[in-house]
Amino acid sequence: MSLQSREEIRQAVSEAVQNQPITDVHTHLYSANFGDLLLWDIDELLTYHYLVAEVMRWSDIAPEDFWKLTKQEQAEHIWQHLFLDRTPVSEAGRGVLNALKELGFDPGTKDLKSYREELAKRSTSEQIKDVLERANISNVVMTNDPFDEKERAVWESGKKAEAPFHAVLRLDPLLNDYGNTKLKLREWGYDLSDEWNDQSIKETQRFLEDWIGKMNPLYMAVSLPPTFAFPEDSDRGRIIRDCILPLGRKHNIAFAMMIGVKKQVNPALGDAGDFVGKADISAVQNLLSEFPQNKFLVTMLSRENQHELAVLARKFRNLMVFGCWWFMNNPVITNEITRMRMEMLNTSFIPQHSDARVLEQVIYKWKHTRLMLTDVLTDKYADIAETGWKIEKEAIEKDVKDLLHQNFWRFIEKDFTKL
Ligand code: RAT
Ligand code: ZN
Repeated sequence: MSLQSREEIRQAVSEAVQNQPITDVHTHLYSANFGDLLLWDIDELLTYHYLVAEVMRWSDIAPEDFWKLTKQEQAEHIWQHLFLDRTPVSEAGRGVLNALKELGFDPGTKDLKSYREELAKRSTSEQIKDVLERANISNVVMTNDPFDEKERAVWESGKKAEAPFHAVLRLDPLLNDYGNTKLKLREWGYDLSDEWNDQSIKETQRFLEDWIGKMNPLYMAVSLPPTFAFPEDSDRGRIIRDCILPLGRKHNIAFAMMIGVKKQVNPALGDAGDFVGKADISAVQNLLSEFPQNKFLVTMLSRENQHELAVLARKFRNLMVFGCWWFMNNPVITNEITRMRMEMLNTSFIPQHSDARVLEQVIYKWKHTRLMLTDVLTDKYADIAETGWKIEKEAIEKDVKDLLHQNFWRFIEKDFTKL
């Protein structure tokens, strides 16, 4: 039976979007066996670096003194300045309230102590199960850094990602700081030459293959500055060309590039100190055209890059556009970007990832995304229905499944070397 009125369409879209389990393609969460690498609870929610950046605009505390406070004191400071002294209208502020609400708390009591006490009664595994159920998430993709000593130790002990978590091999130090990373790799027994030559290529590949073996990653990933260029006569350019891309083809592993972050423009703010810059998208264009057998997942941080990224995806099927990353993840922008992508790419993109650093954030990030997606899809189906085209409930469900789950899996499993 087809749906005719806008209200009928909206109802069906809303149900499909709510009921579709999500594959969250980029988070900073971990399965329970990674111990305290997984952050969760109200104090972690309140000290999210998005909120640290916001509180620094109001409070008089020096950043170095803020960092000296305990986690609880930092959370109380943020609660006082952003939630009690004024109204938390920012996206990250609203997010904390929605997370609390969906967890069964009443944000209206403004009683931080009671939220804390209640959450302290739960175990990590219970909380993971509860949160993923409430957010209706079926798969969580992690960010796994072999250069982080704490995380490295977990992998070296033989632990694996536990379902529904999946690993991703994140390579920022290798690609963005090869000078220092080379020394570390040597310490770990990889015999890299001073020059970039066959020996260095072989040993860097050996390092990557060792970690591909340990992690079984869904993709390899890096975050890149707005100055990222390719091809480029640089360590990064050579490692991508000689190691990442050949291994990507050999093992059928996509390469995810998150482009446009200017790291540490204000180092005193820690993770909150990064900025954004417009990148030159011809780097991506060159990779896509020179390496049609490699797969690229790409998200960009600058609003100014979003249109050309969508156009580029029309030219190259080995590009999968994903997410509204970090400073893009605000309703006004996600709504605009998702509409634009749909108008140019139909449903062949991944509209969002949560980028959650704290477990409970998936609740609000996906709640907000589901609301946005319902608005956008309702408008698009209603426009088509006006022509007399029949909008079926099953077709809506299929589109929503592609957007929130299937497009990712289809893309990473596809083997472009055989096409
Ligand atoms: O969104 C964030 O939390 C950033 O700090 C980064 O983690 C970014 O998403 C990244 O993966 O580099
Ligand atoms: Zn991230």
